[in-house]
Amino acid sequence: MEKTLVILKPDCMEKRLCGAVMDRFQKAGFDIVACKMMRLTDELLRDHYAHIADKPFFPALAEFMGSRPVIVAVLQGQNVIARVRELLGPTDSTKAPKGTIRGDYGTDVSVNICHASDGTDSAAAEIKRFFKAEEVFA
Ligand code: IDP
Ligand code: MG
Repeated sequence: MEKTLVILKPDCMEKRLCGAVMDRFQKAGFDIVACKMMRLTDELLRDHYAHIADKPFFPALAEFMGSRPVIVAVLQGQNVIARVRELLGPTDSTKAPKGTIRGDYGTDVSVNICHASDGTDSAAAEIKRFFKAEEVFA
């Protein structure tokens, strides 16, 4: 069964939308197999966002992502990686259609409610980055 990593970002926490966002994942048929709350350190964020660490917006993104504790979870189900990305909508919340999580709740291209892994390799690497094997109840 496929697994993906999601992060309920600081704007999701601040707006008290964790239940609403998780509800969409669960109503789509996906199971929560790992979950915890943590504050993302600069070191963790440099790793997690290595693919964009050289972009001019990275310092502001890292400050936002570390601004308050977040909820990190692993979801499991058929085709969960692609399906969760579809449920989120595109990165830029202002371009995300209504009915998607980012379209309904996100603010802009940076403040966009939720992270989700974008492929099989990144999902495996991200799950390992945030959870010990015994913390994943798959
Ligand atoms: P994704 O979250 O849709 O996979 P990525 O390109 O992997 O998008 O970027 C990771 C995160 O970096 C985004 O979710 C968003 O918070 C932030 N980000 C991406 N592009 C921009 C940008 O052009 N300006 C500001 N922040 C951005
Ligand atoms: Mg990404």
